[in-house]
Amino acid sequence: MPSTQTYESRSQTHPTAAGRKLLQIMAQKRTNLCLSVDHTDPEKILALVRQLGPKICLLKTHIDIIAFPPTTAASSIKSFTTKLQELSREHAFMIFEDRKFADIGSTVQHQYRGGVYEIASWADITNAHAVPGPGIIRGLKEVADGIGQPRGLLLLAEMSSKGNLGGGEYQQRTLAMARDREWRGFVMGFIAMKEVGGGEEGEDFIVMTPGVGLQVGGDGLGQQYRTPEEVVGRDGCDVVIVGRGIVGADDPVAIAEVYRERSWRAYEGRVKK
Ligand code: 5FU
Repeated sequence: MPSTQTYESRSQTHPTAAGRKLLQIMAQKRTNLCLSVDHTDPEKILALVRQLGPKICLLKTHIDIIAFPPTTAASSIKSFTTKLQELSREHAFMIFEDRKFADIGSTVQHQYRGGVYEIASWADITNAHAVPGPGIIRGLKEVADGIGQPRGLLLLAEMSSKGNLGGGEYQQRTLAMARDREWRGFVMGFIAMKEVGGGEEGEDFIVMTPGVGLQVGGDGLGQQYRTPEEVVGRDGCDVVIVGRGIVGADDPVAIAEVYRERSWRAYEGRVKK
């Protein structure tokens, strides 16, 4: 089962190139922390990423919440994403655009490859809802295959928010979709609240989990927080996604280190069992 194997050993055998690279970074940097840099000012984002780059394995963006200067939007988006890529090389982390694609295959191809954001050109990882059926994965994979760099997809098996419709049978059907051999080298894992799959030979899905805080709680808009110990130690998730807990803190570097350390210790405890 993936949950008791080390990230290092999984980095040798993971079926996706993006997954192997991510697991290798996690093992080398001793971090399973993903920063969700949910800020709307591009300069503030870059400043935060420069500070926090050494502590994270993955940077999660919402490119469409960023307020780029309107007159030069396209060029400023390009220069911003180029800077993010430079920082990702400098500090060894990957980039995950949390786009949550949810349309038919043909439309998501345009959304992934084109528009003003050109997500496929700079994001190593993105995600999609399974609700449209397998055509969404096929569409995204065709774009990814044309990029010439490792590209990975996460499917949303469930969400962290109260009352979400994921989990249960929806999650089982999403897992069945992910298992199709056609995209074995592309679907690298899930957004989920606990370990998913792992029951089939050679299967290893990386589970990334938002809704993580230093204490259990919520945000008044449906978000539900669990601790790193619950998420990684008890429930077998791999990557902890933290937004406001770090971005909104007075000292983001100090708090990020607390998240990194607690999430890493929870992982070490889990693999030693
Ligand atoms: F898929 C999901 C989900 O189920 N819950 C989430 O919270 C994604 N998210 C994202 O993780 C959400 O859009 C935010 O970008 C981030 C969590 O931010 P927080 O500030 O740590 O609550």
